[in-house]
Amino acid sequence: MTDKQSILNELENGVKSLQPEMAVEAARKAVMAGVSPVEAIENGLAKGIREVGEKFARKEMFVVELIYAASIMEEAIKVLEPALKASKEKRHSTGRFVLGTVAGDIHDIGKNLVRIMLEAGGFEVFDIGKDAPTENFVSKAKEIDASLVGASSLMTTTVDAQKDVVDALRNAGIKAPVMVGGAAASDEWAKEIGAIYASDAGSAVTVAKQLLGKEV
Ligand code: B1M
Repeated sequence: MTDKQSILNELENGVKSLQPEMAVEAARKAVMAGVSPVEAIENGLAKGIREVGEKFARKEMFVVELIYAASIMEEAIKVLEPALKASKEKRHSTGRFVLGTVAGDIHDIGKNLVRIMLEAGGFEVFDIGKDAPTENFVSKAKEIDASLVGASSLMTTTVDAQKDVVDALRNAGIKAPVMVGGAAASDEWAKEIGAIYASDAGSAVTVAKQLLGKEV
C-alpha cells in the first residue's frame, strides 16, 4: 500500500473508530508527506464521518459517538487548515460571499470547508454561522452588498429553509445569485427554488467563479 493510501486510511479510521490521536497524527503525516489537504479531507476524514453517519442512521451508533466523531474530524481539519489555505495563493478579492447554515440546522463542518476553500479562492467570506435565521442572510447581504449568498443544509427537515433564504432575498430586492449545498440539497432542488447547486467545497469555488464571470 502506498504511503498516501495508508495516511488516507488512517484519517478515515481515526474518525470512524473514534481514535482522535490516530486522526490528528495522520493529518500531520499528510501535511509532512505533501498529500493534498482537499484529498485528505474528502478521501480520508469525510469518508470516515459519512460512515459514522450511516451507522448512526442504522442505529449502530449513538448520538454521543456521532458528536465525538465530528469533534475528531474538526481537530484533524485544524491541522490541515494552514495547508488548505496555502493551497491557492490568490489574495485579491474575487467577490463578497455571505455564507451560513440555515435555520434549525447546526451542521457546520461542510460549511466551514466551503468557507476555507472560498477564501483560498480569493473570496471575502462573511460567515453568519450555523442555525442562522433567514433574516440574517438578508441583512448581511444588504450590509456588504454581497455578490453571492450561500446556504448550507444537511437535513431533509431543514432544506426548505434554503427556499426561504432565496425568497427572502428576492422579496428584499437582492438579486445576488444564491448557492445551495449540503447533503439535503441537489441540483434538481436548486433549480426548483431558483438557486445554484454545488456538490462539494471544491466545486463551490468553481461554480462561484463561473457565476461571477471570473477565470476558473
Ligand atoms: Co447529524 N445528521 N444530526 N450531526 N450528521 C446527518 C446530516 C444525518 C444524515 C445522519 C444520518 O441520520 N444518517 C441526519 C439527517 C437526517 C435527515 O436528513 N433528516 C442527521 C441528524 C438526524 C442529526 C441530529 C438531528 C441528531 C440528533 O440530535 N438526534 C442532530 C441535528 C441537530 C440540528 O441540526 N438541529 C445532528 C447533529 C450532528 C452533530 C452535532 C453530532 C454532527 C455535526 C457537527 C458539526 O457540523 N459541527 C453531525 C454529523 C457529523 C453528521 C454527519 C454524520 C456528517 C456531516 C458532515 O460533517 N459531513 C451527517 C451524515 C451525512 O452527511 N452523510 C449527519 C462531512 C462534511 C465534509 O460533508 O457536510 O456534506 P458535508 O459538506 C460537504 C458538501 O455537502 C458540500 O461541501 C462540503 C465539503 O465537500 N457543502 C456545500 C456543504 N454545504 C455546502 C454549501 C454550499 C456548497 C457546498 O454552498 C453554499
